[in-house]
Amino acid sequence: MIGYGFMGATHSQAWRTAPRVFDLPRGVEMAVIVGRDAEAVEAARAKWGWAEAATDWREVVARDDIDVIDIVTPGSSHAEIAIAALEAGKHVLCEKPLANTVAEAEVMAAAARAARERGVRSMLGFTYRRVPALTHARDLIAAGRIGTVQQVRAAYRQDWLVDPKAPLSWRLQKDLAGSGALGDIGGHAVDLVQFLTGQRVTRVTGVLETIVRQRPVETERSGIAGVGGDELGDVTVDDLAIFTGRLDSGVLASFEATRFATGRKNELRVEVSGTEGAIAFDLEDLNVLWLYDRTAPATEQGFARVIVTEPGHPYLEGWWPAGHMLGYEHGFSHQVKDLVDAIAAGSDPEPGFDEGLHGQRVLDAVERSAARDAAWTAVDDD
Ligand code: 4PW
Repeated sequence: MIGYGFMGATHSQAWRTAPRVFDLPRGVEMAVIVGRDAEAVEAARAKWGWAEAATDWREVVARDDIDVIDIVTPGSSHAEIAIAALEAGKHVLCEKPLANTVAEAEVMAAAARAARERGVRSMLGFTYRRVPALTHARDLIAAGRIGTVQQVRAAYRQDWLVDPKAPLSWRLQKDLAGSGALGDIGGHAVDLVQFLTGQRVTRVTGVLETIVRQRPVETERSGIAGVGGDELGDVTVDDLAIFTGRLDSGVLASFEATRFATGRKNELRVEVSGTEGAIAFDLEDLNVLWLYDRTAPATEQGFARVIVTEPGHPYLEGWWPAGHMLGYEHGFSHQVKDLVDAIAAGSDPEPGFDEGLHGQRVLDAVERSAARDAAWTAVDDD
């Protein structure tokens, strides 16, 4: 694993847990964790149970005893690490968004295609696809349970930047993060809409806003927000992104991504409305899927609260007896399960880097639209 921040913690827990919960076709050995600060990475190693700590990712990528490279660094280093790992014949799991620019994402996707010819797999970490309620929602929509999709609404809303003293962490710096709320959490909303509907966003119109333009320079990394000092620095990304997208079928989807939704801690709401019904979901209540059946008698209409903890629901087979809840971290274990299953089966895990490239192009189109007063802008897929 390259990196050891917030995502390093979630992925470490998943690598440790997945083989103990699911019958994986291959064993998992947590070999090496890599970071530039020797003391800090050693502390992460000891805490999360990796066998070794190292400071040079290039040396680790070259090692014969490593099969998988898991990239949990900020987006600015994804391309270099992923390409080196794929060329060295290592399967790659890369955190989202795929890269910071379309140009980087194109090179990464090309490297993944070439590696695939040699049986090397690559996967992008859009973990919310693997929240059981959302996987179940995708299955219900694909089975025609809500009829033909006619409208989609997706909003990812947090509030950790409402405090103007919240520091200038890497997520607020364009050279490290690529974009702000747009890529960090709007990217999840785009991915989920595409995952749930099985359609791609083809055109967008969008507005971006930076609400607090200067913040205390970060003196210590901690959680998402970090700790700041007295010196101020410029915020170089968006705080808020509001955009619309046209899907393949012509259906319109609305998107909102913000870290300024006061009181909303990690609200990812998605609603897909169809001719025969609808589904609705909120990450703040992630064991629940709301399902509306328009064909029910008029006297029984209304969204039903489906509790996604039962036998037969996706991924539930490995966990607790029926009725017992899962949380934020479980999606990461499901991601490890699906990656290891795909590696053993010689199939492509999803989403792959080509899907990541498309996602990057959607983000880029939103930025280009915002620069032209929210003009409709095509997503430049080849
Ligand atoms: O990917 C997103 C992050 O960068 C997350 O899923 C939530 O928002 C948690 O951290 C940030």
